[in-house]
Amino acid sequence: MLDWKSLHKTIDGVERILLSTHENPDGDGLGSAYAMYHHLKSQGKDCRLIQISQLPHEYEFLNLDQIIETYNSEVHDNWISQVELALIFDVGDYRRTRKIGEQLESNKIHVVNIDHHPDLSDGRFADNFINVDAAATGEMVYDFMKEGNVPLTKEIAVGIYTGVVTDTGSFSYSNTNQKCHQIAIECISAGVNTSQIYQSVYENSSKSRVALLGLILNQIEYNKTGELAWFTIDQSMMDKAKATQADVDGFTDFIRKIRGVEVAVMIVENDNNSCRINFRSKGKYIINGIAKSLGGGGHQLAAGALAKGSLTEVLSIVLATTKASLAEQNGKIE
Ligand SMILES: [Mn+2]
Repeated sequence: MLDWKSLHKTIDGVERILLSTHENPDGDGLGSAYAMYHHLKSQGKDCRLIQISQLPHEYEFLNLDQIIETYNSEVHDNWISQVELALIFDVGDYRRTRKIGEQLESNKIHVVNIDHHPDLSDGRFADNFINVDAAATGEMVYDFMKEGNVPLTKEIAVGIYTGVVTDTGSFSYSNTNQKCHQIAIECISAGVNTSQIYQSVYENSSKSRVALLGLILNQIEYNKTGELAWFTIDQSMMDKAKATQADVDGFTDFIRKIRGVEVAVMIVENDNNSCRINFRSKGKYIINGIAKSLGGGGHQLAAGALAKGSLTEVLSIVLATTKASLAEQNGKIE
């Protein structure tokens, strides 16, 4: 059980608080920070929610009051330099806060990590609140609120629910448990409109995203047993579909849906010398060890890495590493 009371105390003792999450933010990081923002504002704190990326369209429903800011050094550095406490949600690896994390470090700000990923940050967080058994960071924010007897207002519930619903794939992934549904019940009682959130997150694909999916579907490859499926996205495909990096999110989950596929792998060319890799497993194989060996990390069944090298180079390393790991776990796969 994490000592949430100590975090309430830490928060009580400060005025200016920064909230943030990882680059290419998802519903869990944003929803968690959003819930905390509304709690802190109700406490009269001087707080801001600043993150490094452009806000994905799917999450604009969290930003009707323009509270989610995209980092801009000219606008934010001065404010950040006088922050007394930073709460970072769902980040896994400190480096994924990019320039915001650098600003916090150079100003020696007290940075607290609230996350359900194993920490890869080598002690860069002053305090760690980690629960790898939580289905979502949003679930941890719920625990924090409960422990401090904070009433679940509609805004707080919207943030928590968004975290839980997105990280469980709408209560479908294997991390979904009774508690997730109990949290959902409380959030609905607090006034959360679940179908509106579902539509915003899952029925809001850009046309470029669908065009890119069309290009991918023609080039999925499988190993001999059909348990491993992979695909790559190069710059020419991105250009052809007029797609952005945010458009590729979720494709690996989609490929995992194929019958017989246990592990899906996506490799996206970032530039000539680096690629983003995503792993998803149905449960038979644990894949975060593979991601870790490539310099990344994540959950047992959903993980990723950033790797140096051209798409061809990274693909061959990823396939060799993945096949070897699956063989080790099963003894059969080729
Ligand atoms: Mn998460």
